[in-house]
Amino acid sequence: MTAVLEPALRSPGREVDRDAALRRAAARVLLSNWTGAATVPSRTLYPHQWSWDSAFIAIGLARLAPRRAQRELETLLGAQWRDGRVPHIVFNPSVPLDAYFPSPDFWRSSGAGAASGAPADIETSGIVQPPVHALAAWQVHLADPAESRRRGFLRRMYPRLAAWHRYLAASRDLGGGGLAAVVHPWEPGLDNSPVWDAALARVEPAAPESFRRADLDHSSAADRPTDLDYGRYVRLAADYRDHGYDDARAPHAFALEDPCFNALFIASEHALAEIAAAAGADPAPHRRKAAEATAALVERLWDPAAGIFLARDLTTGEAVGGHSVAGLVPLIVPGLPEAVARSLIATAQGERFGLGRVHLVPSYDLTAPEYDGNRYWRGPSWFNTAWLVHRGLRQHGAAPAADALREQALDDALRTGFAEYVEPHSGQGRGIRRFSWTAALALDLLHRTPQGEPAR
Ligand code: 2M8
Repeated sequence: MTAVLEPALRSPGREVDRDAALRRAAARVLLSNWTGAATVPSRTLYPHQWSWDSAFIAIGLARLAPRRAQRELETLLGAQWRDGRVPHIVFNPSVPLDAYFPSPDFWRSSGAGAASGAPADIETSGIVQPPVHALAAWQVHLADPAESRRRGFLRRMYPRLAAWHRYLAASRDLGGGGLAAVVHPWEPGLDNSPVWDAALARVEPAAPESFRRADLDHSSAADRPTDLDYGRYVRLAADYRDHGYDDARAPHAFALEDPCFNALFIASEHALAEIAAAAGADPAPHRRKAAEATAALVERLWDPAAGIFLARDLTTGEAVGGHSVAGLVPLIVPGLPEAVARSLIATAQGERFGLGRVHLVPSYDLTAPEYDGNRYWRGPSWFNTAWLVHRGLRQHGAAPAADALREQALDDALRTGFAEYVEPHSGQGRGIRRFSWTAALALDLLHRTPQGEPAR
């Protein structure tokens, strides 16, 4: 295991050099992944626009080029469906069909999704990703309020963001308890997390010869989901498409309430209240919704004995999945009961996540048999979840732990050439390099307030 230095032991000169090098290198990554209207997560593995990637990218871009950060979110929300959903991928028509699977001719959004309000002139996927967008829009506004006001950024964003949240609250509350359900493992963003294993095992996989994976052209098979996972992903997406992406009609063989997805919804609902007030709308309904969803999150997903939030499988009604980083993310929820926050921090610092003793925050329980330190979301540490946990630690008064995590994220981002994820014990970069949200979130973490404090 590589030693993790306490911030106090670091030499200030070294930090200044590192920070300047990091800023330059991160800006280069974001510039080379910029298409003119949005940023691809990676030129090779992910050559289109992804929903929650763009939100994280906008948060970092705001520190570099606030106008471009606004554009990033405007492009994404420009592909919003009339029912309010923000699709998880917005396809770039100039990229060849075989560059990414599943491609637009698989999703067929403008045809199959027409009755659900898919745009006629832009091809997208039909599923969604975690709603980080209002949080991102508010951060982008705060980075340069004068430019934001001049361009009417929040006034234009507010109705779209509010419609997005209404879609999740109305069409995705499949459990009827006030939380949004995910209906595909790509929706929570932690695609092949062991949390989905039991629910996915009930899904009949699509025949392997019915599709061709493009991801293995760019990344090692040992770092990626398996072929069997892909067979099931394809089946679930095809079933949703064949029911017109209509939540009321679709069978939803996979439906779970995920703590990370819902925590991001709540944090974004708080941001939406700020945006509403700034845009001349009423913030009260958003504050009310945030409070209700916080109560539902604690009531339905908090497991006091496990000291973490657990996903709930709506098919069986059971809590599933054990200790995933998704269960720590509710630390970002403002107004989380203090006892819950303390317990979450203790879990993060315990043997399952090893906070401060391994690199960043492992995506899954280090002590579990399902843990695999190289394979995507089954163990490796990612920079977006580290950024979220960092924010949660600061919010709940754990500044030393937050500072140590921040320093490590900055070191790891630069050392690995902005890897997609890292092996938690060795810190070795895995997946692809020059990954956009790694670069963007490093830029955000580098930012200091005029008083020299790390930004919140
Ligand atoms: C990964 O997911 C995509 C499917 O959406 C894939 O594996 O092809 C996940 O890490 C997801 O969280 C991320 O948004 C996406 C693009 O970076 O890649």
